[in-house]
Amino acid sequence: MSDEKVTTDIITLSRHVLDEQRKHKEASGELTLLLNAVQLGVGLAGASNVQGEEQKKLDVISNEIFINALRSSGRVAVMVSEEDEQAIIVEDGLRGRYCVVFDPLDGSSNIDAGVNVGTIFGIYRTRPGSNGTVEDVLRPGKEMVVAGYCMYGSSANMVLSLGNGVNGYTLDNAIGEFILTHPNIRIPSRGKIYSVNEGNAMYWDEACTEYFNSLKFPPPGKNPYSARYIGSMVADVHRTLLYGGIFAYPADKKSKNGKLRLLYECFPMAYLVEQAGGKAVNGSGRILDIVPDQIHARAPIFLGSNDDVEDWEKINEKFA
Ligand code: AHM
Ligand code: MG
Repeated sequence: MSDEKVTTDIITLSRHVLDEQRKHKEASGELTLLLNAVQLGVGLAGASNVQGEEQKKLDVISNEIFINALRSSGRVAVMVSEEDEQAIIVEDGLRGRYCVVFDPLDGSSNIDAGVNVGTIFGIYRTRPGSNGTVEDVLRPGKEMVVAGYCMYGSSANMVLSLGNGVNGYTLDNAIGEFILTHPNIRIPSRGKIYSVNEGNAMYWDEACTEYFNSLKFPPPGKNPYSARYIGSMVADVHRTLLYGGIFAYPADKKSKNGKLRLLYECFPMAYLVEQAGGKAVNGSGRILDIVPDQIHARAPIFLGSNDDVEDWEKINEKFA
């Protein structure tokens, strides 16, 4: 007999979520059912990426797949998608008690170049007594009960938090299940990488300019940071979670509120980064405390390793 270890107790995403719920809260199984619909949605959306003959329509196709999977789960009351101007209120009969906000195919401008793209999502429970209205999602990100993304690359990777740490799962195509492959992801407290669209540097304010210069021209004895910018938020945040460092989409003279959307880009990513031990701010405070004034509201964002984000805050305060 060889010493090689064979894993005979494989932990799927559904099993893991049920186990976690049993440990920490009441496990009604409802959230598990909803997350099964999310898994189906991202699985199908990922597959349509690969087939992708009509690439321009891919975000539209992914959106429809995701909406159909969520609606038919019977667990969703309200959906907000980057692709749809209005919130979608699920009809009576199929309406559940969760609200899902999502960007069905983030980074889609990168698809033609074969760069990783992904689906980003966050889940709220409807407020007590509410039947499901848009007010149920105009709430701070810290009230989300689940946040996650699925990145479509050489494999499909789901990264998920139920408010109790962060776990990573990889889609096993042979069995069509997400398998726990990255338990308890923790972001290093300091990194060596910065990630920002430096092509916007001429529009930056003084704080941004000084901060990024401080990474490139450190005091004697310290090494400069490496630059990495994919331009696909899921891929840039995924790297930041695993390797540490800072990812930013600042406000600038051209984009006064930055570019990224609060509900389905900034909130889920800030939630994951905090749950992994990092930090996510907008320049004047914590991202997850912001109350969105509309479903497609934007916010500047700086997220990543705790110490790196604190360095940014210190420099930003000097100019405040
Ligand atoms: P999208 O939702 O239209 O795909 O835009 C969001 C994407 C993010 O994935 C990424 O972080 C950002 O846009 C990159 O923007 P830029 O090209 O301005 O650097
Ligand atoms: Mg997007």
